[in-house]
Amino acid sequence: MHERYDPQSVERDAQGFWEAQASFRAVEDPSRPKFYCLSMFPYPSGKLHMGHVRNYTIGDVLTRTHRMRGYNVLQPMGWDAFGLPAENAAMANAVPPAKWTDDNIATMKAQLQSLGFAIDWSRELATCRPDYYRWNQWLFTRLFKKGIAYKKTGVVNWDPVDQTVLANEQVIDGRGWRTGALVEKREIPMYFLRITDYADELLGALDGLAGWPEQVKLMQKNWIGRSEGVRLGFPYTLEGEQKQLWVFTTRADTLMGATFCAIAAEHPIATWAAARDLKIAAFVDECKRGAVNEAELARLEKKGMPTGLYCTHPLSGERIPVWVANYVLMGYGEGAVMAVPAHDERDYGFAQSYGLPIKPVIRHPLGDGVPAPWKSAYAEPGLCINSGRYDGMGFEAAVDAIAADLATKGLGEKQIQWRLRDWGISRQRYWGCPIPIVHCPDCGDVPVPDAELPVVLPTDLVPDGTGNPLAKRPAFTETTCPACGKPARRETDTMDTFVDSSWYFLRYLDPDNEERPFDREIADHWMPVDQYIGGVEHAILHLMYARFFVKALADGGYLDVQEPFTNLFTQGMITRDGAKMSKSKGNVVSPREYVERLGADTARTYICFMGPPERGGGWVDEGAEGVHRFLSRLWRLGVEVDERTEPGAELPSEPTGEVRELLAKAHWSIDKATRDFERGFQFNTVIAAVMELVNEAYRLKDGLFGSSEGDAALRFATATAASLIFPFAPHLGSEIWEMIEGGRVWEEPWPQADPTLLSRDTFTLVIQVNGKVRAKLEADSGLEGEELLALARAEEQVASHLDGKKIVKEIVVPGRLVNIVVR
Ligand code: ANZ
Ligand code: ZN
Repeated sequence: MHERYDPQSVERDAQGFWEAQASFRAVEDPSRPKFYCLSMFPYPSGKLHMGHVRNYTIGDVLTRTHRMRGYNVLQPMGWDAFGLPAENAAMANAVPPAKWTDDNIATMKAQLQSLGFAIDWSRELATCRPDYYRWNQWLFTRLFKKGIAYKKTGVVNWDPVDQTVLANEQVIDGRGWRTGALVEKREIPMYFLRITDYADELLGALDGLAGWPEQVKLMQKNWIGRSEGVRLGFPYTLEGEQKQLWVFTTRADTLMGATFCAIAAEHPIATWAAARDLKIAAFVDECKRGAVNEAELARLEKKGMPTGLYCTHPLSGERIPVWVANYVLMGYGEGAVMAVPAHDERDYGFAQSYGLPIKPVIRHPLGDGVPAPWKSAYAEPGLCINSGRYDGMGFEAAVDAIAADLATKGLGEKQIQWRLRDWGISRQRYWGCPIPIVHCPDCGDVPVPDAELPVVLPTDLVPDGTGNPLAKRPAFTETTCPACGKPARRETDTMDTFVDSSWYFLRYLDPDNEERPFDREIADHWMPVDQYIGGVEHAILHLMYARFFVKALADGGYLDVQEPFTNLFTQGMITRDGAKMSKSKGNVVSPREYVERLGADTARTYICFMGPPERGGGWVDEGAEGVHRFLSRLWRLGVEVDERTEPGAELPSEPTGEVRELLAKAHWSIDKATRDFERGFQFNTVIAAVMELVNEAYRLKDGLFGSSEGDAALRFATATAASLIFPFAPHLGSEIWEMIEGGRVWEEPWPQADPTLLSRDTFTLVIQVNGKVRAKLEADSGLEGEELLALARAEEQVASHLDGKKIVKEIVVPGRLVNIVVR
């Protein structure tokens, strides 16, 4: 046996064994509860970073603990392998994206494997391979036939340098995020997915997702953006014709305070006005080039011009001027607003700039006068004033009465608006999944029939920055119409890579199926994912799209579940010296270096020891060294106990003295680990408990070696430490277990604490809110800051005093009390 801890050889041996035995192969087994543990699959950038290591270690710890607790666990892995970086790298190095991607997958796979994750690699997939994207195309044609996928022209942000459409998020201050070029607006035909049909369901189901972080649900809710309001019309006459300018408002109660209307630059009235006036035309052009997203619009200086058109107030009959304004979005509501400067911040700023009237119609708590400039708009709901028959009404009564009066004139009705837009999936890019459509001069857009799928993406192209190289390859574009057989042109747009990642978790379940994307019965067995783990940067788009896909698939009869992910865990960022690890800061710790020097087990254990994983973790080099010393100590303990004791030594039924002390510590650590795992992600405290156990074994071992009871206690304590550390340091844990107990620790049940040996030290925790005692409870002596706070907050009498309040300070005196200060 190796005296010295040599992680390289321990890890090589263990990994070789797992691979030979296919230890992590998952097979459906109705006799055990299933646990589908999914980590967001990586983009194959070529290098694993510590964020990946943390993400996948969290998943692996859960995978291994659940398996020991009797679950049939599935942990798959794959590659989100289409996308822009491959094209950029291809341009820089003149290598086809396919080659670059394949090479990166190979290196990253080796790196992942060196970390010893319990992954079922037989299910590995890469979204850039035809055996995967074929099913993207298959699903697209199904959605197309159902009308969920459809074509329309859309105004897009066009980056003239990259020759591509940019997402709103990719436009920064009117320039392309990558090229810095001034972004143009263009109208092009694109394919969309009708996610808006699911807006209601996507919103409503959020409440049922008890295993999701509140913050993520809130982000989704805001993104869907349901607004209740009134659509109402301002009549006007144009060239002899009676028309209405429609607006959407959430504040119909302020209608009597509307002093002008404002329309977007793309609104038909603006187009009409621009055709008659060069100055308006110039302004409209300027607006169209300007900001594209709401966040930017909010920052913009409010600018506008009168169109010369007047409309009539639908209730008072007053003459109301119509202005073009840069703060009105064409894509929301009616592309027009009724402006109520007294009660809307933006309208107020605009009215101030252009000297438009400000008429208060909601009682201000400080008086009814026109707000002074420094006071700004009063945007809270309140009682109506200066509003004729609506005076004295509150928000709801006024909205109801005004909506009813408008309805009798045919000038309004209540309406619900959604912020969510249909999902444009067309990308004018090469390195993506080809959209399976053929354009026929006679038949129009014809979906490619199943028998002709996949539409294979050529893998030898190298983009040169002048647009999509697919469009320049006749062998790809020239085809015949599947419907009539005449010459036709193949679509050259590829799909947004978010399509690839919207259902990959289903393909893992049945990766070799050549008839269908996945078998329904198999999918119904494993779905939903029990635990999803990933970065919070995917809180909105990826998770929304995946939820939408699952709902659409369920509607199509392909799947039973309505929601893909029961529990979601979003990990915090890893920092070093107080800053995010990034190349530009030069503070990146490469996992490879650590694995090569200290071993995968140290890297994994340290990353879990850094702190609760939902928070950011500060990487400290000495911390990793410390964990390495601990694992080395445990290793030497294992070797010594193995050499100096005999298997089969019996534990005493009534242990006493030092034997009892050590056994008590072992059972205490089992109990603590079990409870911490049950609470979720308290990994650091589990590791700390094993450290305590190992210290105790070192302290007592010289007095214990030699007696059969002492030997048995040492063997038990060492095996316990091995099995508890196993989820974090699986190579070392399983090797020590094998030395002492023989066999495979991952096939063993989770250890059980013996209550008779469990002398748990407890104390009475006093919980105060604002210094007043609200509760008392018995708590474990070992508990510290965050743990005690969590216990305190969970107490009902405490929670009721926190409800609706803001926590300003939390004071913890371990072993005594918690005081929460609220406002
Ligand atoms: C009059 C009014 C009075 C408004 C008031 C607000 C306060 P949400 O909650 O996001 O749905 N609005 C409507 N369409 C718009 C567009 N295309 N571009 C910019 N702004 C638009 O917001 C609805 C409110 O945003 C609407 O209610 C409208 O202004 C504005 F005291 O109408 B409101
Ligand atoms: Zn045809």
